[in-house]
Amino acid sequence: MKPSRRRRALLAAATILALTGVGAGPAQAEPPPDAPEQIDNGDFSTGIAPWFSYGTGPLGITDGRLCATVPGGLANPWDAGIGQDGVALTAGAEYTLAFEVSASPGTPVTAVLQLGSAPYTGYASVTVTAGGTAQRVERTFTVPDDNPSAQLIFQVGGSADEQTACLDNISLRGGEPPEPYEPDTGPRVRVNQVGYLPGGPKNATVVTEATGPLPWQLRSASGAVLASGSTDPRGVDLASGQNVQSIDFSAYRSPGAGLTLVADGETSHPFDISGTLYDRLRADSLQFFYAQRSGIAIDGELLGPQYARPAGHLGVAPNQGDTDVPCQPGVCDYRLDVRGGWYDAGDHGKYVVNGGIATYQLLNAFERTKTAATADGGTALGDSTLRVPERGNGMPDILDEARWELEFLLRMQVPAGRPLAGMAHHKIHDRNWTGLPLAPQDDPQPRELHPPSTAATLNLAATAAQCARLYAPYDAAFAARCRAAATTAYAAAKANPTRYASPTDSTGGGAYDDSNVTDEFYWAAVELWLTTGAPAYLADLSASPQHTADVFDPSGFGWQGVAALGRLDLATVPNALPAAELARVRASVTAAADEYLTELGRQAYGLPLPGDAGSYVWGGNSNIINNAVVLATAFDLTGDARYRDGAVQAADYLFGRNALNISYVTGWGEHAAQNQHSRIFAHQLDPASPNPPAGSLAGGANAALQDPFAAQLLAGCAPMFCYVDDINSYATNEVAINWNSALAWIASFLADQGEAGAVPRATCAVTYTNHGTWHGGTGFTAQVTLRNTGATVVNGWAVRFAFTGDQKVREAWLAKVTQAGATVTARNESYNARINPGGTVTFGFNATTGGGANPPPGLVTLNGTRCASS
Ligand code: 9MR
Ligand code: 9MR
Repeated sequence: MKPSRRRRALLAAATILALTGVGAGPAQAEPPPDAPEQIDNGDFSTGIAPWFSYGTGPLGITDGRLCATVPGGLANPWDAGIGQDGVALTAGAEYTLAFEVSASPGTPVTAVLQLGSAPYTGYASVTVTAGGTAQRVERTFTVPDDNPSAQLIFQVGGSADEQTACLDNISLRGGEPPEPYEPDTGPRVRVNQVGYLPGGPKNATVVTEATGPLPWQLRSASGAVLASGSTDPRGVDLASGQNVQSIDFSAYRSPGAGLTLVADGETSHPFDISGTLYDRLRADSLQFFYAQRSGIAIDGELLGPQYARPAGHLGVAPNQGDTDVPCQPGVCDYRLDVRGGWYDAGDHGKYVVNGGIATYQLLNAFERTKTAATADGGTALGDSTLRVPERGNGMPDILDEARWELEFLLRMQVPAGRPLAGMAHHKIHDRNWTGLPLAPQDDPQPRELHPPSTAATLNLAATAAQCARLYAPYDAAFAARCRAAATTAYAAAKANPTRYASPTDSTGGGAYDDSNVTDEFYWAAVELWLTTGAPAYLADLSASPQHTADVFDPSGFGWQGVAALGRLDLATVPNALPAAELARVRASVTAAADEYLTELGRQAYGLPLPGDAGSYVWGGNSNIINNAVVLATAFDLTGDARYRDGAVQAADYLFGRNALNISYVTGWGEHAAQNQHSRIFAHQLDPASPNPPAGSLAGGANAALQDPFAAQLLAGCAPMFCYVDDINSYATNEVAINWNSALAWIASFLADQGEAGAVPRATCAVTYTNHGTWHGGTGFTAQVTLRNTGATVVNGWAVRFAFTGDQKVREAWLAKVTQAGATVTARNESYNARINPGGTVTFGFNATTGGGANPPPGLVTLNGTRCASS
C-alpha cells in the first residue's frame, strides 16, 4: 500500500528493533531478500480478511492500520488476540517476522507463531512493549516443526487499562515458496458420476484443445459401443477458462451400470443409467441433520459406529452450554435454555437466520409432497424412512428431524416480560473460535447469546408458521405453540423493524448479518397468511415491495435473501389469492425458470449459474441447487418436462460434470469430496475422527477465496476451479445445514422423477366446493365432483388430496373416506365404482377445523394421476 503522508512520518519516527535469536545463541542469518511471503494481506490493502481477533472489540482499519480496542483487566496476554491462520511453516527453514505495532496508552504485545488449537505448540515468539508511536519489529529464526497451517497471533491482553492496539506491514518471509497447486482432475470427459435418468437429459463436457467436432462413444461396462455421435464445440468457457466441447446423448435411454463415455482418447468416470439413481440420496442428504444434532447423543446403531458421540452442549463439563446461557456482556441480564437444534456447519454455533432457511427447506420438501403430482403422496418421506431415534412414532421422519431445530428456534425467543419480548436472539455460539478437530462434547468455550435481531425474529415467525400448519394433523399442541410463537414474533418484528445483527460480530461464530429485512418481512407474512388465512397478513404481503419484485436472482437465493421462499410458497401452497393474482405469482416462478434454462444452455458445463466470478460465492453449490429448486417447482406447477429436465441436468454439475471432475457430495460418485471443513468430521486431521457421512454437500467453488488456505493455494483461479477438498478451506469446503437442506429438497424431487418418462396427461377434472362453515367456524361441509375426461371407463376409483392444516374428516357420504395425517383418501362405494368417459361422480364430507386457512386442496389425484382443477 502507498503510505499516506502522515504514515510516512510515523514510519520515519519508528524505532527499529532487530531481535535475532532470543536468548544466548548466535544471531541467525537472514533469509534471502526474495524469500517467499507467507502472510496474506499483511498491509490490509484488501481489507480486514483473513485477519481475525478474539477478546477485543471489532477489528477496523484506521489510517491503513489494523486496530482494535482491548479491554483492560484481562488476566493473561492470550486473553485477547489478533491473528491469521493458514500460515505454512517448514521445519528447519529460516524466517523473518516483521511488523509495526503501536498501542495507547501502552502495553506489552507478544507475537506468537503457533499451532492454532490445543496444545498451542509455540514455534517462535517475540514480545515488545508497544507505545503510542508505531515501532517496527523484525526477528529472524528457524522453526522446529512442519505445519502447513500454523497461526500467527498477536497477544494483546493482560494490561490493566483499556488499550487501542494497531498493527501494520506484517510479514513473514522465508521457507518454501507456496507450492504451485495442480489439482488432479482425472479424465477430460466430465460426466455425472452418479448417472442419468433413462428418460432424462444426458449431457457431458469434454476438455480438449480441439476446436472442431470430435467423435464420441457411449460404452457398456464390458466396452461394447452402445451409442455414438459427434461433440458440439463450445469455445473457451468463462467459468472454467477451458476450451470445451459438449456431448448430448439423451437419445440413449436404456438402463445400465458402469457405463463410460469416450472422446478425444479419454474415458470418463463410470456412471449408471437408472430410474432409481437418487432414491438413497433422499435419505442420505437428510441423515446429515441427525449427524449435526446438538443436545442429544448420536446413536452409532442408527448412523454407523464411527458417528456415535455423547450429547454436545448440555452443560456437562467441559461444555459450558447450552442449558443456561447468558448473553454477551451488556446485552441482557437473563439466561436461556437454548439446548438442541443443529450445529450450523463446521463450527458449533447455532444461528437463527440460517436455522430458518434450513428448516424451511426441510418442511417445504415435505409440504411439496401434498401438491406435487410426482411425489406420490409423500410416502417416501413418511415415518420410518430415516435413521432417526423418533422413527416409528407415527410422524413423518422429516418432520421429526425439522422439529429438532424448531424446538431450538422456539427457545431462542425472548420470553414475555423481558426487554424485546417476542423477538429472537440472533445466535448463540462460543465466545472464541476453537480449533479443529473438536467434538461437540469437548468444547470448553463459554457460550453466549447475541442480541435479538429483526431478521432472526422473522425467520422464527416464518418457520413457526410453517410448523403450525404442517404439524397440526400429528401434534395439535406443538402446532399451537408454533402458531403462538409465530404471531408473537411477527408482531415483535413489526415493533422493532430495524434491529440488524452487527457485521463485525464474528468472533467465535459467523456474523450472519443482514441489513435489508424487507425480504424476511415478506416471507414471514406469506407463511403466516398461508397458515392462518388472516387478512392482516395478506395486506402486509400485498403491500411489500417484494411481492411484485423479481425475487429470483440469476445466482440463486440463500440465507440472506429469502423473498424467493415466500414467493415459492405462495405459488405452491394452496391459498385464497384471487385467480389473476395467483396466476401472476406462478408466472413469476416459470419466468425465472425460463431464465435459468437459458443460462443452463449458455454454460458449457450445463449448470443454471452465470459464469462470472461474482456468481461463484461462499456456499455457491446451494445457490446452484436453489436455482434447480425453482426449475423443479416450475415443473410441479406446469408439468412442462423442460423444467424437470433443467432441474435434473443441474444435478450433473454437483456430481462431477465440472472443471474439477469432482462430486461435491460425500460418498456419491467415483471421485467425491470427503474432507469438508468440520470440527466433528475431521478425519483429515485425526484418523480417529470420521469423514462427513455420505450425503454431505461441500460449499463449492468460491472465487472470493475468503480463507487463507484457499487464498494461498488457489490464487488466480478461474471461478469453477476455486475449490479445494481440504479441511482447512472453510470458504470453499465447509458443510452447512442450509446447503444440505437444498440438497435434501432437490434429492427428494430427483428421486420422485423415477425414470423421468413422458408426463402423463390429466384424464380427470375436479371441482372442490366448500359449502361453508358451521359451529362458529369449527366445522365445514365440502363436496368433490370428478369428471372422467379420458377416453376409457374408470372402474373403481381412489381419490386422494391433502388438507393445508388441521382439518379432519368427521363423516363422508357417497364414498369411503380414510385420513392419514393431512392426506384424505376417498374410495368408491360398490354402487358408484364406474365413471364413464365424460361422466362424473360426486361425494361429500363434514370435517372439523381449528379455524386456520382452509382453501381447496392443491392437488387431487384419481387412481394416482393428477386431475385438472376446474
Ligand atoms: O471454523 C470456522 C468456520 O465454521 C467459519 O465458516 C469460518 C468463517 O466464519 O471461520 C472458521 O473459523 C476460523 C476463524 O474464522 C478464524 N480462526 C480459525 C478458525 C478455524 O479455521
Ligand atoms: O454461508 C455463509 C456465507 O454466506 C458468508 O459469506 C460467510 C461469511 O460471513 O459465512 C457463511 O456462513 C458460515 C457462518 O458464518 C459460520 N458457520 C459456518 C457457515 C458456513 O461457512
